[in-house]
Amino acid sequence: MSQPQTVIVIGAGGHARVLLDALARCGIAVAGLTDADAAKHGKLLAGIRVLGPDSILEQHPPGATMLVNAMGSTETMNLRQTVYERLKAAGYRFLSVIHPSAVVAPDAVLDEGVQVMAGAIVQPGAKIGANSIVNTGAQVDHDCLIGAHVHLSPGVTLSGAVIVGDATHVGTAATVVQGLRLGRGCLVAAGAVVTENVVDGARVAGVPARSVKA
Ligand code: JB3
Repeated sequence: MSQPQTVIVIGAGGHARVLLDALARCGIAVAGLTDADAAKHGKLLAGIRVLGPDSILEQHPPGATMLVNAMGSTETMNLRQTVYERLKAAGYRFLSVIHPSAVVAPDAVLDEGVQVMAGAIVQPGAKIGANSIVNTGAQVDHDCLIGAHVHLSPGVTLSGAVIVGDATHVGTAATVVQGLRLGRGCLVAAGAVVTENVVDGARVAGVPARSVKA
């Protein structure tokens, strides 16, 4: 990005720290962060000030401002999706962040606000939907189709042509065998090895992965 606009990061937690590092390495200056926690207001995160709650965006109109969504994920993608949709509805656009050490094939398609973190790999023909995270060292192989608001946690491996539905969370170091489909709003536990399709809203864990109760 040649940076004609002010960049503000939404959220000042752990994922924000990782994003600030990636943005700095990309040479993108950040004007400040917002956070819902008043105790963080006025404090610095990696040298960048937490300006206040999201309402301070009133001072930064959509036409002159790009946002970075620093809501991460634990078990669900709800908060990250809600923040994205609320601020999109207010007219803002979200910057995509690609760490310089990530490998992204030239013909891979990344929608608005996608974040590809350090050491991640996105292979040819892959498509990543809006507001999704390919976290540290995750691998998305050829022709995978990833929905919107998806979190691929650190070390996840998706073999070729895997389909992942919107708002699904794939836990740390989970593996999905080629050609399978994970539905929308699924939770794949850390370390799982998925060898069968997973239906919408399901939670699976283990090797091989089996359905578990919430
Ligand atoms: O696993 C890895 C590598 N990273 C995880 C990441 C993907 O998700 C990380 O370990 C955490 O599990 C999680 O990081 P995240 O989302 O940064 O969580 P946390 O450190 O708890 O920070 C979230 C911040 O968002 C807190 O400071 C909240 O106060 C703030 N927050 C919550 N709702 C909000 C809102 N901030 C704004 N601006 N607006 C909100 O609506």
